[in-house]
Amino acid sequence: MNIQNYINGNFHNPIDNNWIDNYNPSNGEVYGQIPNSSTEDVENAYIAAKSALPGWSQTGLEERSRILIRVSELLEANLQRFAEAESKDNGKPISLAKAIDIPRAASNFRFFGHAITQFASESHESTGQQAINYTLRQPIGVVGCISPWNLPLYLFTWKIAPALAAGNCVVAKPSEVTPMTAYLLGEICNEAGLPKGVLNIVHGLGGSTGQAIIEHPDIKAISFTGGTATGTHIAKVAAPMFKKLSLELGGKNPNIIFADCDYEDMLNTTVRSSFANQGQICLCGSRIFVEATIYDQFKTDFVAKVKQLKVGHPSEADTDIGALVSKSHLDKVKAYIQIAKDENGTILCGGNAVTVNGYENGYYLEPTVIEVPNDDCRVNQEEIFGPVVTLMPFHSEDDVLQMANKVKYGLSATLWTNNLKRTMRLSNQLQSGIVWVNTWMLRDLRTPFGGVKASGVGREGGFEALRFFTEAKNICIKY
Ligand code: TXE
Repeated sequence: MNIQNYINGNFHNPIDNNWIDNYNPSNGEVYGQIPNSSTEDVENAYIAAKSALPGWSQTGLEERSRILIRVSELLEANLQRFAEAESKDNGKPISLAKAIDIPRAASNFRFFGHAITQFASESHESTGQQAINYTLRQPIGVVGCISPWNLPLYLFTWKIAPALAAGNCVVAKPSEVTPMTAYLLGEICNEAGLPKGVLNIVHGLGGSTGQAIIEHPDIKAISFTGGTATGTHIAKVAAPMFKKLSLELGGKNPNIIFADCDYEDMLNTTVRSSFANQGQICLCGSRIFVEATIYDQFKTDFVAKVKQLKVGHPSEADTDIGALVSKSHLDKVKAYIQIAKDENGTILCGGNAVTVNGYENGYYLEPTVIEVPNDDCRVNQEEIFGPVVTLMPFHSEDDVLQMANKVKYGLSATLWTNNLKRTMRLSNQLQSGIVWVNTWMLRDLRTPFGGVKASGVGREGGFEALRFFTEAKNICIKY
């Protein structure tokens, strides 16, 4: 099935007639083509967005809200179709797409549809001066949203929904690896009555189509989620043009387990936080540190549970681990398993590609647990972004804090303990944007979301996203 760009409410082939193959990771076959859009396609998307801007930015909040909520309802009504498309494009189990990806995409539209009606700005009375300041939160204009392949529609809408709610018009690009649900979203937006040109979706490679978006002189803000190397490049291009930037990048998150935790809950959640979505979530707890007193018990129990996970075709109901997203990504993850061996890591389970009957060319890999000799080794420092976790013991709170913080990333951390004082101490000192205590990936859309260090700049989520997608203007009136 071929995909087209969605510009000004219509579907278009790329002007240069330049196409890229779209692969199904579950069987390694090409099942369609997507535009590799040129600068001219991006310019057309920009022109459509710019023309729609005066109307959309002046549209009443209740009307904007109504349309976004309608998009959300239509996504829910099309749950099965979208979940199937997401699973086919990405390789994730359809059960996951149905339970998480598509419902969350719908929640993004619903949440920001409501949030914008509650978004207020400040006023400051300057006492003694007989003056009042008030802040206007105005739309930025035309903004760019660029998203990755791991949670395709979920992260695409996480950016688009607040951008639109705040009154901007958008030029958006999903990952070229997983373009399908973004394409289908165009139809839904038309059906929901989103005015033409308010949202434009262009498909193509990062280095060409993405580059045209970030270089565009009149696209005033970029919200990007993806790899840290790409984020660095985008910052270099965008900073001299004074674009507003929100970068949500990689992670190498610690999962810190103390002996006093609720063991069963911790064990089950740790299997999830390690391997959900084939470990391809920037929030996965890929470095597991376990207090020495329960280390051997944890190792035995965890490995036993991981061995029970079923690697299989994404459409099968009992599949826990589907296919990795692409051949090149599978090769990257496999290369890290080799690096672990070279660094004297012990593969406690997994480590091998899996052949699924009938789908021999799919990109399947066993969930892999590596016991590492020290926390400095590459597999413990670099983002692998696959079904691979490292494991090592710790002896004291100070030790584990030091190891947890000794990576270049700082997105999230998970802490398992029932000791309140320790919880407070560590939560304060962990270098990350999010700390989960006795849980993982429990998300409340009102909370700030983002990372520190090489995990990015800026926060999205809740009013933070609405602040990002607006310009604050102070007005001072003396009376
Ligand atoms: O992501 P890219 P890749 C990590 C993970 C993964 C690594 C690389 O470790 O192995 O990043 O993944 C667009 N101008 N994460 O290479 O390239 C691209 O088209 C503008 C973590 O697949 O960063 C896609 O739409 N855009 C992450 C998007 O950037 C450009 C999720 C992300 O792709 C561009 C995914 C350019 N010059 C990978 N170059 C997370 N934080 O969740 C690329 N793009």
